[in-house]
Amino acid sequence: MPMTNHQELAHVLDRARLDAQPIPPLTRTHPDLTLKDAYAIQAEGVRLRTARGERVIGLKMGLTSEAKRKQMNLDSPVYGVLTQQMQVSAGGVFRLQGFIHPKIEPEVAFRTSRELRGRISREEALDACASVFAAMEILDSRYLDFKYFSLPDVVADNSSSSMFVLGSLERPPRELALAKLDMSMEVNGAAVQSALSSAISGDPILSVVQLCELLAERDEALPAGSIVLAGAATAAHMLQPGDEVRLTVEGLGSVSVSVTR
Ligand code: OOG
Ligand code: MG
Repeated sequence: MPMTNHQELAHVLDRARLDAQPIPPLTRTHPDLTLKDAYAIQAEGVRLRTARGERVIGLKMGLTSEAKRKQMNLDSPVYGVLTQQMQVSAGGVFRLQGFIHPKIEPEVAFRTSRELRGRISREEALDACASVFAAMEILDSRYLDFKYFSLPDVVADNSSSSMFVLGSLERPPRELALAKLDMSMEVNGAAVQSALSSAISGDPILSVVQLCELLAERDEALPAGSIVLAGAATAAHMLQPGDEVRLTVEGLGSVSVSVTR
């Protein structure tokens, strides 16, 4: 697919997001859309946002847990791009207005302190990650039916990324048993989703390893100072006005967000 088509489809998704008007999956009209096209469309979409002043601060991995792959009926990990404008401050407010059908999910996030490129080991990933945080991602697919799309559809749509919130406690990842952390997400005081952190890629640091491999396929590196969302440990939860959502991750404290109309 030529670059002009990538730009055109990026514009269509961008409008859907800005107007909060969902569209049919791109593969309806472009059944031959490849994963390579999809990442090119995603990159064009990010260019539209940075041209309006947004600043890229990291990447999100998605579909790194069995629970999510099952919920979305898709079978391999994907990535998307995070901008500073997508961040909600810890304990902050998320307004539903302007979004389509947002859902929230429990994650952990890393901050890198050096560039990572290509095939790296778990130890190299740990060495390069200065800190780990509790985090929640707010997804919002720009497609009419959140559930039924193909991998190229979701990748073109920035892997459904919408907003995210990071906990205020940062710890060096080597201080924790990263794959054995209890994670529990509550809405209005009631537990809605819980899992062990091993649900994320077997060990959340392996999401960073996988991300570097995916980036290498596009000749890209993970810049120093990036935030990396490792992917959800459980299925996502649909947000309602009035929801007070809190994630607690063993050793990483709690992070919360209040949902309003
Ligand atoms: C795709 C994005 C999945 C995760 O953490 O697994 C994701 C989707 O569910 O629409 O962000
Ligand atoms: Mg996610």
